[in-house]
Amino acid sequence: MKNILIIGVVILFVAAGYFIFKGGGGEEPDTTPQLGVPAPGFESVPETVVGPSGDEEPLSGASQAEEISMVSGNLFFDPKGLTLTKDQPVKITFSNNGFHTFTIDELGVDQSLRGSTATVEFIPTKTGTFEYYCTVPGHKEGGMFGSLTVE
Ligand SMILES: [Cu+2]
Repeated sequence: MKNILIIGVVILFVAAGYFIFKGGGGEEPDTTPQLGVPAPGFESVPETVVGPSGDEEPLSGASQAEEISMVSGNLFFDPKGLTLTKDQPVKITFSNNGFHTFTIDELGVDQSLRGSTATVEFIPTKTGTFEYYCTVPGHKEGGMFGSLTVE
């Protein structure tokens, strides 16, 4: 009779231990898939980013404006040389310091540059080599000019 009680108690402890162990063990597999979920989520984010950027490349390769970054400061343009394609619209974004102009006499371009950012858009309608410069008195003489080649 005592043996049966002892065996019963042992079975109870083993069973209790089994369920506790299984319960504890069951949470870990649940956690692992949850940790695994963000990883595919992160993977899908770059995929989404790659999509739009992949769409932009064909657009810029079409009749969209060619985008160029330049710096206009005291007293310089950077770069000092540009090469553009005839009849291809161009959009130049200037990181600007001070008050200047971006002027190309032969192409009818004469835009003032104010603030920290300024944009100039035009279409180079002639081939040749042209000078771009700043019309503020003393600036061109101080070095604020460059050479544009249209091919
Ligand atoms: Cu200037």
